Amino acid sequence: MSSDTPIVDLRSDTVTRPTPEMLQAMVSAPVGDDVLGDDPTVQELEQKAARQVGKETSLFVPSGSMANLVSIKTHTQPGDEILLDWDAHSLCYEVGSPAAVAMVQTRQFRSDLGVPRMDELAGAIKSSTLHTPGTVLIVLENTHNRAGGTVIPLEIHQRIYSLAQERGLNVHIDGARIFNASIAAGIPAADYAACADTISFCLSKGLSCPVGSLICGSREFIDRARRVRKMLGGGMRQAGVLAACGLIALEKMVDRLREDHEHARMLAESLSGIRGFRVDMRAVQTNMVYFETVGSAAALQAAMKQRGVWFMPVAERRIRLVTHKDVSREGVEYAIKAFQEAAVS
Ligand code: TLP
Repeated sequence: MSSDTPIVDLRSDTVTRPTPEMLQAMVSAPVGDDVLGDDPTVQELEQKAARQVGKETSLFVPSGSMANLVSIKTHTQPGDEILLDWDAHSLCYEVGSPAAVAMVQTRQFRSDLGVPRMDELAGAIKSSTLHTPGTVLIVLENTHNRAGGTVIPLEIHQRIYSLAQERGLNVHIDGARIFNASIAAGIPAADYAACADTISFCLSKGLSCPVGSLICGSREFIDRARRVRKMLGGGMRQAGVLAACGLIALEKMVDRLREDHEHARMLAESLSGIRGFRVDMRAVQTNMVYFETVGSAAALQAAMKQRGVWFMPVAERRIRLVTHKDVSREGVEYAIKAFQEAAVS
């Protein structure tokens, strides 16, 4: 078999292809120049996204990384301090953009399975003095990628938001996969969003769009964020072609995330029965499965690639698998069999 064509691609939910309906919608989308403010499809998407999470308005940006950066930069001034989890995507995978571009100092707090430790978080807040930078923003990630795709309970969001309001801080949720959290917990995304000043989410992951994220917040915030997006080169012209996919995603792709969660659980349960693999089932809450291997993760990756199953190691002996629309139940069964074979060979 050619190792260039995966049968089952578990590298990320970012690999999802647009649906035929999305491709059709791209062809017929009414477009304008969104930087000049007259692309009707982008405007429709921005309104729909905002409604879906109960915010006043939203801003369409090219990626989840830009959504976080634009949000952080809009919430802060250079030299301010922001609080994030040690394993936050913004800290681990965004090439240092909070420091390099927003010019903020970051301070970390620890989490358990992606759920922030309240005492650490509260203890990290500082006011601005002659000596100390003031803390102005807390960034939370739900679902939490590096913790396993875990869900932060609503009650924790509520406690953190009350604390933030008491101390005069803003809260941004990196909700790249907030709809996964919403489906898993049976809680509307708007309830999480109500515990934050801004929330961003991605269309290009489980929701299967080719490109795009939205930052949702107040009109006043989004007006300022629009200028920051332009500054970073993120203004897009006939972006309605992309927004058209987003409209379909919000209508039709949210509920099906449930299937991805079932598939992840199936994978996790089977892998935990294979000798030499260790899965922390407590962390398997949405569409990700992280597991430890006794042997080298890279060697297993190569052996599985031969069998047409792709994934990415995240450390020498740690692997992440992500389920999504383009992995069917048969695909999951195939991958399980391939893991069982690779583990004994
Ligand atoms: N995550 C990617 C990789 O960068 C790790 C993935 O494959 O999971 N927030 C969170 C929580 C994310 O997981 C990601 C992407 C982003 C932001 C950034 O989104 P993009 O890739 O659109 O910049």
